[in-house]
Amino acid sequence: ESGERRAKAERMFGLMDGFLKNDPLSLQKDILHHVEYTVARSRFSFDDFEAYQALSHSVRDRLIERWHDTHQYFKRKDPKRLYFLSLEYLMGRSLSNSVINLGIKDQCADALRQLGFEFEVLAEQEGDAALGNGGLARLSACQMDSLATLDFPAWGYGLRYQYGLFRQVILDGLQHEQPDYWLNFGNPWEIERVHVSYAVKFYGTVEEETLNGEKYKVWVPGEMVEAVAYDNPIPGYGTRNTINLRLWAAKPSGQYDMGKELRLKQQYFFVSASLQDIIRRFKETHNDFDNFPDKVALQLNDTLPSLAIAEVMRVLVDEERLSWEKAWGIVCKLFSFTTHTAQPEGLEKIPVDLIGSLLPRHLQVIYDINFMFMEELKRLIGLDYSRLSRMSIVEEGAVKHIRMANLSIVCCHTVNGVSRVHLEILKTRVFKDFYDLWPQKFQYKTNGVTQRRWIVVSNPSLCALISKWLGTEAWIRDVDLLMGLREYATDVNLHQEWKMVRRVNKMRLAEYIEAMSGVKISVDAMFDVQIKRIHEYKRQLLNILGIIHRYDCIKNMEKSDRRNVVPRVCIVGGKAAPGYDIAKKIIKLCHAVAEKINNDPDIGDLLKLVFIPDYNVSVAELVIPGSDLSQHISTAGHEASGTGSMKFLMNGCLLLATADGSTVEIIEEIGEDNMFIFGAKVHEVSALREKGHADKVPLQFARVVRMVREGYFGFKDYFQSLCDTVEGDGDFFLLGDDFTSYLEAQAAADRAFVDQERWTRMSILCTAGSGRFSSDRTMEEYAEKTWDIEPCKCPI
Ligand code: GLS
Repeated sequence: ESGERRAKAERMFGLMDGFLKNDPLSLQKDILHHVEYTVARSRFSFDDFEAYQALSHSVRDRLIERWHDTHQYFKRKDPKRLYFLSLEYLMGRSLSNSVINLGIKDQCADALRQLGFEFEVLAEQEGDAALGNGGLARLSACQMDSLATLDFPAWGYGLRYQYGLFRQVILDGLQHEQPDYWLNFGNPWEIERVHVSYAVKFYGTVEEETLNGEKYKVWVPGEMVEAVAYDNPIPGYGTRNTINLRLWAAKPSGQYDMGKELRLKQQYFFVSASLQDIIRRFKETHNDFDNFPDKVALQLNDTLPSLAIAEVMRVLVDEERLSWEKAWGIVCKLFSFTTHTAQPEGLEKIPVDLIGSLLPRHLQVIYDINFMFMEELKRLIGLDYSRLSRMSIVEEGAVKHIRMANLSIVCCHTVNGVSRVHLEILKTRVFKDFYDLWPQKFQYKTNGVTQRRWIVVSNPSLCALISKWLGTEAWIRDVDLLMGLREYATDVNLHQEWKMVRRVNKMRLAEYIEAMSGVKISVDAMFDVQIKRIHEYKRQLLNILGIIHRYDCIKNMEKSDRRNVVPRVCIVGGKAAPGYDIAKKIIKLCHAVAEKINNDPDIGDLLKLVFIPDYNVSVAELVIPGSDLSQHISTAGHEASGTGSMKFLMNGCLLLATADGSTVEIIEEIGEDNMFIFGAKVHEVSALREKGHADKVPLQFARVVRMVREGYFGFKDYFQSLCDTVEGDGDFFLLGDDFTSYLEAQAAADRAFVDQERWTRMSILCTAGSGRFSSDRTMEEYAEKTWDIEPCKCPI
């Protein structure tokens, strides 16, 4: 029947792209239609926000057409599918990204102009979808864009949290967290699927049942929650393929708010609903589970979704009645795991009692997996008890825990790191015992970001300039073409145009900063930016102490020497985790120092410091294109990858960085001459820590810390504990050790900036060399080496 319907539709619509046309007139009609019938405003009178809503619905209609066609096509072809399981996605805004990927931005802008609206103004009406914390969450969003663009048969699964990541409000320099009611103004980018819902069980007991002489475990739950699907179409660029990001909400959402529930409960809610959905889809076309791993790849984005392993075992054994051995064979081929942390302390552990009460059957399954693993391990390595206990999935102690990373490594066919250095750290430190046992399981795929979002959407003038000089827009899909810019790195005409584009972006950023903080900044100054989560290992404190040093130097300089100072605007932004006291003190210090410097008439335009509140994806889209220099200065060995650096690189912003995470690979691509690299290397860090610090702190460092301690910036008592973290043996992140080379790198950046021709050449070379850091490359590597999936391109 559906084949007949399809043939009929094809006869009626012939070679048309879809029902909806994309010329400005058709778009205009659709927008007015949505003003009247969806937004329910008069088509003769509607404001910017209503126009944004109507436009979004018109775009969404077009997404839905492609999304339907893509899924019909996938169904027909039945390729092996990738299911990407992630608890976090930082999607940001969707409008600009969608119209660019659909190829209808100009037509939309035309349509709106005739109605008296401007596309850019409407795009600003959209809120920022922030369903996650930081780099890991934005990475998932970038990867979805690449999976769609590269035509991979992929599905994303996640949670539709009622509240996004908290809004950061700064009062008297202190961070306050306010709830982000991101759904209050509606969300045109999602489709509620009331009929796609599953019951998720919690608590209760496990009982035994006998059927045909065989004993089975039956989980009798104590509570059930209904999960309902919200679908978010993800359009590829330059393709009809539009994949799905399915987010689960608890129903009825009023009574049961996943946002406030226990993390473990959220994790299982997500895992159970997603797997019921995946298994239902598989069973539509398959009668048994023999070829489940040939048709399905399950990717665990860090350990948060790793309960999925126990859930698949439970379903296959208890519900599908497969033998344990058969189910285990399937599970081992199904899952792959990517870890995003470089620190053993960062690995997730869940108290056994908690799992036992919330998910009693899963705890049994995990214990059984561990028992078998331990038996095998004893056969392989003998009775090395300390190693056995380190590798066990169960951590003994006063409070027993389940080590989710160990569970993932034991059960996944592949364990991925997120940069080459990260894999080294996994092999030699974090997962050494496992690497020695199963070296073949360990791989790395260096992270990447999508050039669609980070150049095309956020920096349209640079995008146009690149296309003009390369003579093609093909780099938007085939990003290695950016290398072609190297040929023009010294071309005076390109320099002129490049500088112009950068200047306009800086002006835009300066306006934003003035509107937001009242601080007037000069676009002739070097914009020096550090935006990312606030964390001790990311060393925002090193940056601020460096700024204090710069301030102190200017203050103590002869007036005549000030002429040689390169003017700087230092921009810092980022959120501190609500319970992270030291990170909050760093934010306060940044404000206290800014207050002093920005109001010092002696300093004028030579130095300014601004903190950008409520950093999120949309703010990043504004700040990154307007930055000259950006800082990625984590203590070596601590940043698993880092992805902010890649966004700056694409936008021709120079990097001041330590050789940590992906920066090591960026150095190989761009060349150390075109960057400002400083600080201890990964292999040097542990020796530095062992040596201790007390006797070798540089004087300059001691001096700036003393200024803070002695109350030069006020709040003397409040900052003592912050200073303790970087003095004496407290200096775990080696700020004192790296301070001198940090200042040297900063001085090198000043010298380079004075020579604008050199700076511009370096800037062009950054963009030209950024292609390797596209998430397109990352996804292709995963598809080939980890997931074993092929593109499945929906025909036009
Ligand atoms: C993180 C790492 O800290 C980052 O270095 C990495 O770039 C990112 C994506 O792989 O993952 N891990 C984490 O828990 N949050 C991150 O941002």
